[in-house]
Amino acid sequence: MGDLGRPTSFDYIGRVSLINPLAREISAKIVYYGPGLSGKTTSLKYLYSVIKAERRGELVTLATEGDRTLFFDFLPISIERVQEMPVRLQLYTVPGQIFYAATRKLVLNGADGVVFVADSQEAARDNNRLSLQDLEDNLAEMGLDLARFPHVFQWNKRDLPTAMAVATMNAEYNHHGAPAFETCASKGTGVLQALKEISASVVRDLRRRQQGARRAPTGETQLVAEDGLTARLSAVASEAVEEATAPAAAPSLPVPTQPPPASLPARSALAGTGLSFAPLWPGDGAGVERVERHIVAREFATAVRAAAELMALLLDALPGTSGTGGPMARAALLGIDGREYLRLCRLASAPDAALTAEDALFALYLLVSARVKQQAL
Ligand SMILES: Nc1nc2c(ncn2[C@@H]2O[C@H](COP(=O)(O)OP(=O)(O)OP(=O)(O)O)[C@@H](O)[C@H]2O)c(=O)[nH]1
Ligand SMILES: [Mg+2]
Repeated sequence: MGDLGRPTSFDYIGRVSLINPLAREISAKIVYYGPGLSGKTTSLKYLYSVIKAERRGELVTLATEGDRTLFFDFLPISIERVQEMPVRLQLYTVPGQIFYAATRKLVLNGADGVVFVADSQEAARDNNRLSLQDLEDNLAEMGLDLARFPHVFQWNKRDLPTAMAVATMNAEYNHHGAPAFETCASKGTGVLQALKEISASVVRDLRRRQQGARRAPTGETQLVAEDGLTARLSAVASEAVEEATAPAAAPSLPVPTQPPPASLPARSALAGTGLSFAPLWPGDGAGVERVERHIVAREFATAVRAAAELMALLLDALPGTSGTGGPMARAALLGIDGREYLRLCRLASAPDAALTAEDALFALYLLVSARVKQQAL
């Protein structure tokens, strides 16, 4: 398989981190970066194996060829407390092989912190350097500077006899005095410590930037807001971690084949209340209105399926991602919570009788949330 993500133009989607002031919860994206075979996927697999099931979702691995990551791995986890705040993290790995440059950019997009996994072996010296340079270049394209960007290092494969001295690695790669950990990802040594440290750095960084936003004069506040950092209220309380039941293959939503049934009420059941999400789709609000009407008519299964179809269309039309991964990958790149997307997939293929009002409202919420994110592109 070739490079899955080779968009001709790269759009910086904006950082997806948010502090939810109601839940007082932080949600952030952390990317495991580094050269091919350095141990990024192994690190995520280890985390998956040791984090309690109720605190993590499924490990989603998007396309691999043997051991090699071709698109990315994804693991959502929640941590009870980092500096007194509950934290939800979306962990991603990039494909390290040099020719997946465009894919790395897409995955890095919106990151709040990086764990750079370097291969300690002498033979990997140049690859580590090139990968670090690649990271710095990609951050620079996003207007970010590694010196001020939360990052930690894993000096991985410390178990191998050909490992370089730690002092050498620090001198060659750790130019900004970031925390560094000696790790052996295949045994798990040091991997949790590195995650803990990057989580703490990300929280500190978010707080610092949010305080900056609060204090800054209007112009600067605006800049920070465009960076996606101002607190945003989550429209619906986020779902619990036990939601995650990802199928092994990348899930997808059904693409619409049927026109809407003719039996629908002629006008929005919400008409008169003035409450509809249709204006979010200027000129084409009929789709979401259909979902709303089905909910009001208590046709919850039809509402869920209509919302899932609209979501599939929305993801399909995402700019700059043609030929990039599947819908799961696009959803992740848009900044949709992986667990929530998987829940919608699951609902869309559930039997009608199993679907409740809550499911339909959730489907509507996720669709609207995706639309808002899409409009922010
Ligand atoms: N000896 C040793 N082997 C390791 C360690 N960490 C990972 N490996 C092995 O190195 C190989 C590559 O690991 P991956 O985690 O797949 O590497 P990756 O960084 O995801 O590679 P790409 O997906 O190509 O970017 C696997 O065979 C792992 O078992 C380690 O600490 N020590
Ligand atoms: Mg990998």
